[in-house]
Parts: sequence; C-alpha cells; structure tokens
Amino acid sequence: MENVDAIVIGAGFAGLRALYRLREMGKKVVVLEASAGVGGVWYHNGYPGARCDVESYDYSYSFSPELEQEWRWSERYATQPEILRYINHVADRFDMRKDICLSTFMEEARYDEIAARWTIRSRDGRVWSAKYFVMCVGQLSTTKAPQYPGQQDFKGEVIHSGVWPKHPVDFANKRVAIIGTGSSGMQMTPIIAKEAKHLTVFQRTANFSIPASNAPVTDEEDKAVKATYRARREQAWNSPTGLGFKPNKQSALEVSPEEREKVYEAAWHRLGYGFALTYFDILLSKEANDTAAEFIRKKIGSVINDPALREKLVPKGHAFAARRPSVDSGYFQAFNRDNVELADVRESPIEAFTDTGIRTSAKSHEFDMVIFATGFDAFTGSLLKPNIVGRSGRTLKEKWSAGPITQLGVSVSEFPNMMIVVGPGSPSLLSNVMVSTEEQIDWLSDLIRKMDEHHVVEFEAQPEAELAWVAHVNERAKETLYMTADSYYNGAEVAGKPKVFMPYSGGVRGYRRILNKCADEGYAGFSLRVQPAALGGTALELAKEFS
Ligand code: NA7
Repeated sequence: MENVDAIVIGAGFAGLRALYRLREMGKKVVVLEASAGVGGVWYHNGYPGARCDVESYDYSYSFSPELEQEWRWSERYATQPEILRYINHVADRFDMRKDICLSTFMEEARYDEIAARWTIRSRDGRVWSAKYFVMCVGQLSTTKAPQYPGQQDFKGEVIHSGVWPKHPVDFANKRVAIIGTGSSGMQMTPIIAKEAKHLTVFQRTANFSIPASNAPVTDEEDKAVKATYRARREQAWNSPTGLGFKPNKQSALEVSPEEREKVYEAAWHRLGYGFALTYFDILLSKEANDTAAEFIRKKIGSVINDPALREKLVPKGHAFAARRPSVDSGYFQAFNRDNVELADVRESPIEAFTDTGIRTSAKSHEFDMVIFATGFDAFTGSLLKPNIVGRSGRTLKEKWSAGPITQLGVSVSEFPNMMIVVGPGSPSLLSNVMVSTEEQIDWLSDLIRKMDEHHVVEFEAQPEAELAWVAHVNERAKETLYMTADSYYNGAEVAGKPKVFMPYSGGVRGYRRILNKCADEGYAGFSLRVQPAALGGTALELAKEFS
C-alpha cells in the first residue's frame, strides 16, 4: 500500500489541475486514470467533427501565464485533436506524468473512520491510502446506449461516439447509421455525410442548434488576446456563465420586434452558444424564450430544402436552451444531400437490429456501420461507478439513491475528506466548465491549506446544510425554464434515474460568492475536527480563526 496526501481520480482537465495545485502546495499526490492516456472526455470523444463549443482562449487553463502565452490555438473553437494536444502538452510541460497511473480504474474507495483516511483500490489490485480523496471524473464520461434485440447478430461495425476507436475509421463506400442528434450526432453528421456512401440519422428529438461561426485564429487576433489575457480572464470569471459575455439587463420583451430581430441576427452569426444570453430572460420567461426559439426555427428551416424534412428537423415542443443546444457546422444543410436520410424514431421506432442493419416499424435499413451518439449517464454516472464507502459502511450509491446530495456541490456528509470537482450541485455544465473547475479546485486547495494550518484531520459536510443546498439548487432551477424539458440536466436521460436538477443554475459568479462567504464564515455548513468523529472528535468553533 502506498501512502499519499491526496489521491485524485481522473486525468482530464480537472484532475491535472488538481494535481498541479496540490503538488504546488507540497502534497504528495497520485492521479488514477482508467484510460490509457490523459484528457478525460477529450481522450475518448474522437469522433469526426468533435469540437468544443466554448472559445479556445477561454477553454484553457489560467493558472500559468507562461502556458497562456506559449500555446497557440489555431481555431476559434478548438477541435478534439487540438484540445488533446494541449492537455498532453500541459502534462509534459509541468512534468505531471510521473504522478499519473494510467490504465488504472479505481474500483473501490473506503473511508477508515479511525485513521481518517481513504483506502483506494484499483481493479488490478493496487492499494493506496490518502487523507484527501478528490473526484475529478467528469460529467459526461460514462456512455449510455440502448440495447436492441438482435444487436449481437449485426455483422457491421458498432461504435459509440464517446469511446471512439483510436484507429482511423473509414466511411468510404459505407452505409452508415447515426443514432442520436445531440451535439455529437450533429457535429459528426456533415463530415460523415461527405465521406459515406449513404448516411441515415435516427432522430428522437429535433434539437436547437446555433452555427459555430468557427474560423482560424489569425496572428493578429492571437497577439491581441495574449496582450490582454488577464482582462479576458477577469471578464470570464465575473460573468455569470464563465464565458465572458456581459449580461444584458434588457428583456427580450421590452424591445421592438425589429430591434430584437437585429440583435438575434448579429448573435446568430457570432455568438454560438452565447446566443442564449442575448437577453437576460431567454431562460427565465417562456414568452421571451419563444421570440428566440421562433427566430432559430426560421433560420434552421431556411436552409432545409425539402418541406417534409424541414417539418421534422425544426425543433419544437421544448424551450430553446432548456436542453443543451448544439453549436454545429452545417448539420441541417447535410440533409439536402442525396445520400443523407432522416429516420424519425418517434414515428417509426427501432424494433431490432438484423445481421445486416436495423429494422424500424416502417422499414429495414441496411448498414455497414452503426454509430451510437446517444450520450451519457450525465453528472452521476462516473461518480457512482466505483464502490465508494463512507462512514459506517454507507455507500454513495445508497446515499444518492433519490438523487445526488452535496454541500455546495463539493462535499457529502458521511464521506469525510472526499471532494468532488464540477459535480452535481455546482455550475458545472451550465458554465464554462474550465472556469468552474479552476474555481472549485482553488477553493478546495485553500480549505486543505487551512486544515493543515489548524491540524484538522477531518472535514465533513453537515447533513442539514447539504439538504438546504439541494433545496436551493432546485429552487434556483425552478426559476428557469430548465425544468420544463426532459434533459440530462434533470436526470431524464436515463430511465429510472431520479428526476432532480443536477447542476447549479445560479451562475459561476453567484456560486463563487457563496463559496467565498462559506469560507469567510469559517466554512459554515462543514464540520472540521482535529480528532476523527469516530474517536470522539467534535467540530471546531472556527468562525474567526479559519477565515
Ligand atoms: P446528448 O446531448 O445527451 O445527446 C444524445 C442524443 O441521443 C439525443 O439526441 C438523444 O435523444 C439521443 N438518444 C438517446 N437515447 C436514444 C434512443 N434510445 N433512441 C434514439 N435516440 C436516443 O449527448 P451528446 O454526446 O450528443 O452530447 C453530449 C454533450 O457534449 C453535449 O451536451 C455538449 O455538452 C457537448 P433525446 O434528445 O434524448 O430524445
């Protein structure tokens, strides 16, 4: 068994950032990563067209000005290969690999109440003991796919977008199926359409999408960003979403239709996901939302030639951005090609796979390849995969059986010294996740530093505080339109998953204020003990000295 100060699970953006910060504080850290490489979701999501929907300069670490200056992004929205190169560069540049165990799946984490330490076991039988147990496992990292009768008989290739093969995938002369029209399906469709002999896209829900307006980054633009990078970061940190957009205080309903049209038109060509932020009430008021949704429907409809296809592809039945909208590059236009077909699974459900394709209630399709772009068991999938055992044998699976419960998104009572980064109960996927990641890791590191200074061996969320936080998260969500649609924000993506709102919709700026207030008040809502509770340790009165 190896003793370390902290064990970090996951070597994606969050895991590497945690490693960097904890090592900087002089901690002995080990990172366990199930995959054969660093990068988390960006290691696996290698499907054609995979691209970030946050601008490259904002979807990057802010902790090293040298790194900021030396890295040259080539496009406004980086592709998966470029992001993976970046994260590998970071791992090398900061000599991180020596502390990362690749191909190491954490099977179990068990809290030792007497020692106030976690014992972590990997699937291959190695064991570590750590005071701090930091979960950096991502929100969209456990894939999900339906199982159809006869699937095992299908003779062609089956691929999931979220575990894309590392070898080149050849679509030439192939008849390809894509199941799912979220960001992954929408991004890969136009590229595969150009290469494949025939492409059938199986759609369950027509999604809203905004054009990516991607472009190469010129040397002048690169210089300009790098000259003022601090200011850009400040702007991102102080914006509600972490994306740097200044909140517009205007309602979509208080301007004339002509003015609104002009604003939407400009946003359509430049803002990508930021389109949802053009007016402050787009996600708060159905009426305001309708104005944006109607504009987008018109835009989408205008590029689809066939009226019957248009009817099916134009999104309806849910508010714009209540489910995550995509940022695409030619998705709808791809359906004007002769070799692209839409299969509506609501109208004609998939009944079974055959050895040569897929049979729906309407017809049999022949395929050489089927791609599942059916998404993930979001937020909780990867947190609940290993067996995490807290106090008195309590498992995280039991504790979260009615949905995730956290204090401020970072900590769970009965699981002392366990820290969760960008998990449920934090802004996470409703924000620029890089900003949220860095913000939480800095806050948690600060807590660790103070714990060391005060000889605290155990910190733990207080049960009443976490229940209050869960209630607050749900109250904030109810103020928005997020709860009006089924989505992975509210657990609807997996049958039987508890229907609770997962991320915190109060924004990164508001969330930071809450985190800082908590720290200023001596970590209100947490118990901090110099003796483990199991040995009779009671919580310190820390209000003054801890802040
Ligand atoms: P998403 O956004 O969760 O999309 C999954 C898609 O798969 C969505 O269109 C689903 O339809 C569809 N789906 C899921 N199960 C089925 C079944 N059984 N039959 C047909 N269609 C199905 O995942 P992505 O990988 O595209 O994107 C993940 C995130 O990456 C994205 O949100 C961005 O943050 C970046 P539904 O809409 O549920 O009817």
